Amino acid sequence: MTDSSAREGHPIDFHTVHADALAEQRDAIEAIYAGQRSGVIVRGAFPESLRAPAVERLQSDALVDAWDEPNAGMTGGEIRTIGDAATPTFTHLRGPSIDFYDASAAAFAENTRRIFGDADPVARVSHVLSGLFGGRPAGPPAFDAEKTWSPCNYRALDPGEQIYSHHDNHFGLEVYQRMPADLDRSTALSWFVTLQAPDAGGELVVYGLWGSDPNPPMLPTRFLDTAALEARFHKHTCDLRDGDLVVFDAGRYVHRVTPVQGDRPRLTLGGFLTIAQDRSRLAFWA
Ligand SMILES: O=C(O)CCC(=O)C(=O)O
Ligand SMILES: [Fe+2]
Repeated sequence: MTDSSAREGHPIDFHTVHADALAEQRDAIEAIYAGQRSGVIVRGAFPESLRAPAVERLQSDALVDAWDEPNAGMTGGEIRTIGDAATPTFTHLRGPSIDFYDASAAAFAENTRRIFGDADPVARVSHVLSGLFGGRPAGPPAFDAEKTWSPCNYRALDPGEQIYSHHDNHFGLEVYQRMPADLDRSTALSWFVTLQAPDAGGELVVYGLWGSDPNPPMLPTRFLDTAALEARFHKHTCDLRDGDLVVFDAGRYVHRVTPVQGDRPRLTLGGFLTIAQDRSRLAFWA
């Protein structure tokens, strides 16, 4: 059946813009938040001068000690990370504790210096996300009086690994007690930068199923039934190249990253974002 109107669920609508023309998408994040659009891809968000040295360092012996395996033991889903995210993992099913997250966030600046040297990837992310939000301020939210949340974390999917179908609405985890109360929690958007696309596979696939929809297709293992999503639901495969940044409504839409194929790991950095209830600023974190 190729007639997409015969497919189930919510329609999926992605826009694409070049990083030099962000003004064309100055309303993108509000449109995604309002449920009028699913996502936006920013081509060339990270220039080669920022991307290429980081990719080399992330794969170097000098950084071997920095990588963690938060999903160790999860067959096929063993992502590697530098820095923790405020999400459930196979080793912390209810997400990181406040103290554990605090310690990880404290290591962010030094980890980032080891990967990017004197370059400032967070300033670049802030610029791009702000541009998709009409130029309003974008930065990590306050964690307490002195500290902020981690702006992002670093991720590697090795050949054969994938991210299984899920949606990202993690505001119920303990660590979100530290999220400023004026931020909108009606959904959370995901964003990430492709630092190194794999030879093949490793694609972000978004389905027309929302996490809030009744009776999602489930396997007896309580994982989402990806074969049913593939067969029946609206589906969009994102074309993401080196240096591209994608923002999408991961809080509502079920999505996955397909198994990486070839010899090299898929490398990304990213996190989540939301906007203030009064729409005055944007907050991003991992
Ligand atoms: O590929 C990544 O870094 C994360 C994919 C994902 O599940 C997300 O962005 O929510
Ligand atoms: Fe996700």
